Amino acid sequence: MPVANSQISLLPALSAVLGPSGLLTDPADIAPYAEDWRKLYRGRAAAVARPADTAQVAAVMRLAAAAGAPVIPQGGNTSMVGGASPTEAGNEIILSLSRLNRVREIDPLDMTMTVEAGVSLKAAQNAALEAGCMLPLSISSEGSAQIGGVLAVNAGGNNTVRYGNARDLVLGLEVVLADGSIWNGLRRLRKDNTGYCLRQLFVGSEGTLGIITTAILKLVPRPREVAVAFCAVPDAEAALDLFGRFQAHDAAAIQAFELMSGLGTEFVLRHIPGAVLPLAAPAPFYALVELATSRPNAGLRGSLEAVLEAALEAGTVLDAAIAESEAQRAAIWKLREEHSEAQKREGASVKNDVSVPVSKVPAFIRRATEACARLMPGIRAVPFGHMGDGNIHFNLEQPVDADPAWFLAQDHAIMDCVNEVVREFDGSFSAEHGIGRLKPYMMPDWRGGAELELMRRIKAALDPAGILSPGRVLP
Ligand code: 2HG
Ligand code: ZN
Repeated sequence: MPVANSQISLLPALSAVLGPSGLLTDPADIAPYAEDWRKLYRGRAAAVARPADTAQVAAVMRLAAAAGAPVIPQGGNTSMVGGASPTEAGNEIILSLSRLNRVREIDPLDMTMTVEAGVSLKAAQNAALEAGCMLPLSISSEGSAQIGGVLAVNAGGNNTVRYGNARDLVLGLEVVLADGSIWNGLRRLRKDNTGYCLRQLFVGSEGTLGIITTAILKLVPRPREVAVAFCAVPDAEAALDLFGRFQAHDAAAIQAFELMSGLGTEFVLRHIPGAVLPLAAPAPFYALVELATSRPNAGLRGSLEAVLEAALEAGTVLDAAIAESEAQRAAIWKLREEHSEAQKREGASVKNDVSVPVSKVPAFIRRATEACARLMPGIRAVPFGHMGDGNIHFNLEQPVDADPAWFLAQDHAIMDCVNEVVREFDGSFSAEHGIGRLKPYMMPDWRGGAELELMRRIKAALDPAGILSPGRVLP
């Protein structure tokens, strides 16, 4: 299908605004931006605009608005739901924020950082650490994911149990709107009740309401002590029991509490070079607990040992390894963070990024595993994720000998099967990855009526021509 004429006629004007390095039009240059990291969404685009600053983002949007050209903002391209990938139609312009890549300011007294949209989450974390602070958002894709995208999808990740989601860390935003105007809400105030809280409208809107160009984020003190343990447990119920023990001991010290299935961990050990199980024998499930504090001489290591000893005695924990060094801590986290990559290498998988009340996680896993086994004999459940906040990635790997394309074609049946169980537990069908292009069809069922109507009215008010990420989020 040829690229729409209006987009082709837009290219000289875009090129004039962005300069030679700011616009990609060669299909070979566009290709990496037009495909998601799982290679499930392979689209086409008229061009990739790579503005260097907010003024250029605004100029692109003014031109796009005048031409009625759809625009897809893109950060690190790590979406799990196709949110940043163009469609097959070839009429969309990808707007990459990668060149807005400066950490503008860190204020260790205000405990804030001002950071542009294209800075990777990892680079932002490192900059905060260098200034003696911590940006407490941590996700598996943090090396590639960029601040703008992380905020646009309201990413959660490993530390939500303690610090909340991306939305809880945002004090101010600068946003380019669909008509090319700029809203400068770059305030760093802890208290500011001056009308509607506009920044929270854009956080989690997945690029459908505006383009986040800069943010002011909250920081926390850099931890003085961190203690990490990798624990073998007989089942998810035991992992929940262990979480309860850590909460009772010192809830404020818990920085992450993650769950992994035996099978998912086996995939990591099989496919990821350098991954090693730090225990004598494999187990049905594992819990990763990280404690952290900025208090001096808090004795976290002692806390960890005390809780684990009692849990070992009670049979809640079968075995445990405590990290003795930064390298061991990283090796333990590698087992958790490589789960997605290992699942990709094992074969085709269908992802269910769901949440249920924390207390219901084990029952949910049991029921969903049974339901999927009934739906498709041989399907392999790989539940893992952020047990401390109730967000489980209930992923399903294809049966061993199945054809990957056949398996992926069943994705709606599989997701619907899991979601039926999620509903029984009053959960959510999308906890932290968003809706993107994968899940808009679920919205009427889950958020229909007044809620979806309200969302549609907000979309129409901010983007009346519907040029920002059309077809994403809202059906
Ligand atoms: C994680 O927690 C990410 O590692 C990815 O959210 C989850 O691959 C997934 O389903
Ligand atoms: Zn996750």
